[in-house]
Amino acid sequence: MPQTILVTGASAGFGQAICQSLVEKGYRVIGVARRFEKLQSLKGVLGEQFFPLQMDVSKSEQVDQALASLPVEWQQIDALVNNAGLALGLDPAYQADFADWQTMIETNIIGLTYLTRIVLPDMVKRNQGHVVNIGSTAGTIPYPGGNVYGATKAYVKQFSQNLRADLAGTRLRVTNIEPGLCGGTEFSNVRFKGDDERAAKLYDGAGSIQPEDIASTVLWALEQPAHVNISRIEIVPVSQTFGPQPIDRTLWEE
Ligand code: NDP
Ligand code: 8X3
Repeated sequence: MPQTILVTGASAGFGQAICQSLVEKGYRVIGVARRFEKLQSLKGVLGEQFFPLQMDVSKSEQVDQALASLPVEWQQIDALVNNAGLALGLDPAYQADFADWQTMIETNIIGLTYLTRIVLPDMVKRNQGHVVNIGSTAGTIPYPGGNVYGATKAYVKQFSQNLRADLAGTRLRVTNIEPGLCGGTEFSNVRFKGDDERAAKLYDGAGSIQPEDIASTVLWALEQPAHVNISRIEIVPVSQTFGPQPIDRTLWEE
């Protein structure tokens, strides 16, 4: 029987591309998101190997109810791809909207953590399973306005590593994939709250990576031999490199 993989954030961007490449490879995929109509359209494309499951990952009751509603033949989850997430705003910490911070924490941290906690016991019982988290370079590299978003991704990175520590002695695997600038998704449209022109500008001339690059990376990590754990992968466009740390030489001028 083909393996069943639950992918969160399946209605757009990375999640949609991940579902597509997994189904093409013969996996059965449970696609999770809040916008059910988007999941249904995806089912129209992907067919019977795709099961659309509506939930808001930040609401534990919805997660419980949705998982409990799965038909019995879809209940064994062999891999979990924690991809649902978002950034809201790019304002400095002293101006940012606290409600945006809460939403990011509830989705990127609480949602990911709750789903992981729910699926792990059965994986441990079967001594088989893989949790793939979608982190970000923002979890390692600070930038102005990245305040809480970057902090949520730093959590994802450390949680992934701590999971490995707890799963010692089992055959379970944990991977954190950490992309940089990736175009072709709704990420920046969401971050800039519908200012699509500002969102589009971010990718101008950047040769940014694409959702398919993330999908092929997820697939590669999943398809490594059972004894191999890919712990962390950072994936960025060639155009995205490092610069010197800024030093403000005017700060102490008389
Ligand atoms: P998109 O905005 O295109 O997709 C986000 C997905 O998450 C959507 O399917 C959305 O579905 C879902 N989602 C958001 N909130 C919830 C929620 N509360 N419950 C369930 N589903 C939710 O973004 P990307 O594909 O670009 O991003 C995917 C992941 O990759 C995120 O975790 C993001 O932080 C990360 N990332 C993105 C990068 C980029 O440059 N694009 C780079 C590095 C990391 P719906 O609205 O229907 O619920
Ligand atoms: C998304 C990449 O640099 O916009 O995680 O934070 S970035």
